[in-house]
Amino acid sequence: MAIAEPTTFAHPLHLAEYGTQPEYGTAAFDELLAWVKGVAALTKPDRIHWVDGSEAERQALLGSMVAQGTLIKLNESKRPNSYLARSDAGDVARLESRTFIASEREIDAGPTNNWAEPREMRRTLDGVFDGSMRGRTMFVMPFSMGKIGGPISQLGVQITDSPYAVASVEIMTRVGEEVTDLIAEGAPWVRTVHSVGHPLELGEPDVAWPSNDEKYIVHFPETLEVFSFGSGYGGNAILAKKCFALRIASVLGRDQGWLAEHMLLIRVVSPEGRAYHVAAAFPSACGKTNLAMLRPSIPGWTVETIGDDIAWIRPGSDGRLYAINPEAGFFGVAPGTGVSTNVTAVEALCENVIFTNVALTDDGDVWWEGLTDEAPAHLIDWQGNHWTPDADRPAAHPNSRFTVSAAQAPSISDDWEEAVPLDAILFGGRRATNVPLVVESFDWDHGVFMGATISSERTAAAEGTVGELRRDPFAMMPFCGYNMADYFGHWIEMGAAAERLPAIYQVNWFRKGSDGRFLWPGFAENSRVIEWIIRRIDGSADAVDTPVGRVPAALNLEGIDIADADLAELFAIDPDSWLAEAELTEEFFQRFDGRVPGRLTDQLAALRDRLQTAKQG
Ligand code: OXD
Ligand code: MN
Repeated sequence: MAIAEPTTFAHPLHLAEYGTQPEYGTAAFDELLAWVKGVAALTKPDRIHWVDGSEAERQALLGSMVAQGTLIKLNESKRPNSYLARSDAGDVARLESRTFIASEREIDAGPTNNWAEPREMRRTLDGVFDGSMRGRTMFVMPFSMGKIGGPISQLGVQITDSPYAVASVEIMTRVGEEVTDLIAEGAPWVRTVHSVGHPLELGEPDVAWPSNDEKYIVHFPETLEVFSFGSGYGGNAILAKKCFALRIASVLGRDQGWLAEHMLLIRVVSPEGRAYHVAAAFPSACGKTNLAMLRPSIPGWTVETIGDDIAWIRPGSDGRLYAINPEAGFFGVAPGTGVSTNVTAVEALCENVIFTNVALTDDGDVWWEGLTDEAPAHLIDWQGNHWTPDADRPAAHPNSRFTVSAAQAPSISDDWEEAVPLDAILFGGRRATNVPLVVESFDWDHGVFMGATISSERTAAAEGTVGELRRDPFAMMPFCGYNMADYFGHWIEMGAAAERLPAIYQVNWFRKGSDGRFLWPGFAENSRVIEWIIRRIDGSADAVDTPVGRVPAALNLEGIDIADADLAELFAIDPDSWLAEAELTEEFFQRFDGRVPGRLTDQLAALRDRLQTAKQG
């Protein structure tokens, strides 16, 4: 930001309530210090606190939020060291309409992002951030995405006036002095600034969830900066996640030859004990955490969790693509996470959790739709009101969340912080019609075409009408920090650069019959699809060519009851509907004014040819 170098501070600054400002005396550290002072001069907090990541500091912070009413401490014997936050009703999800890419050139943001002219946006931000932290503590939080000092890791610093954001980022990343040590030694880092935008005048009481009706989530890809104003929620406040690890990191990946992807990461171990690594991109709230913690229903197979939301992928010296989960925690959607659907996640949530916008039980524990089949007789809902099962509204907000450390998942791999070689990449969406349960791509370009043309029904993870079909290429529509057509081109190039590429699949757990019923049981049974994919990779399963890709010659259905008619419908390909989709794909590609790589428009033409042939045949 064009924050003027401060000469004097407009407001008295007291360093450190719990910690102290570190001293290094290196030029790199002085640069960090100058940035911190610059932000402080603009936002005018009462205090600055450098977060050291210690347990004592964390407990003091959590205690202060309980005293303030931001957090409710849950029953210590039922849910040790866990808390419930209730947000403001107007601050419950990511805000795509208020998310901006302020690249120098509009074309570099592309038609799927909101572009903002950078100088004008800096002026706007200077205005809204001016005095925005008055009466509050400004926290300075150095963090690492990926293990500290790891070869694929990246560093960042988040400045925030939200203690809730501090407590959340501490779970989602690696925070602490070791990161500052690396920055002071000269390691590159990304600047992120967050304010809830709710300054306090002298003597004015604070509210439980401070926020501002005016909101901005702004990325400057050329200078690697993020500014978020007005919201305390999730991806708007945990800037390491969507803002840095996807939007800014995708730009770093474009420029440095790697990929920052909205993908979970798992290790699948076959009955023979062989390990395979699978990354899967699904739009928000489409069951990524469930697949990341899959407990296979078929004997002999196990799945270990490496990550549930983001993967950074780089070519290794052996020509394979290697991936890490850059995060350290899960910020998962609570509703639908239950004993019958994801018992591993339920077990991971037994302690040390921050819940947001779920319901409170009478004995001081939490509940949300889907946690158990039957709702408790009485709850306090996410807005603090009495709730009984006959209420005509959900007890937990549909985008209510848990924040928990990844290491706490019983399914976490022993070496989950290390890079793993990728064997398969899955692209998925929530599609009631048309898209088969699983389709294998013919080759890399066809797989990239599959990723580029995914659409999915909208969920509650962002604002908008739930259920509406929208394009979500690579599940990156809200998260790609640059022109999406160039991003497609980058994927094509990554394929050309690697020697042994992962196989690419499209999956759809959500297809419905004409009677509106889900045709596939999903959850643990998705292991049958994973089994077929792994058997394709090791060469022992057969496939049948269709116009849209290869489908299983047979799927292991032992032990489940799927009617033949349902199975046929699950894999049905209607050339007319697909030709109509191809029409929409062409319209989508046209939005990019000729920038979509020729190799993808060739794929579209080839798909149409295959569909026409199938129609005539
Ligand atoms: C998330 C999202 O929070 O995708 O992971 O919205
Ligand atoms: Mn996500």
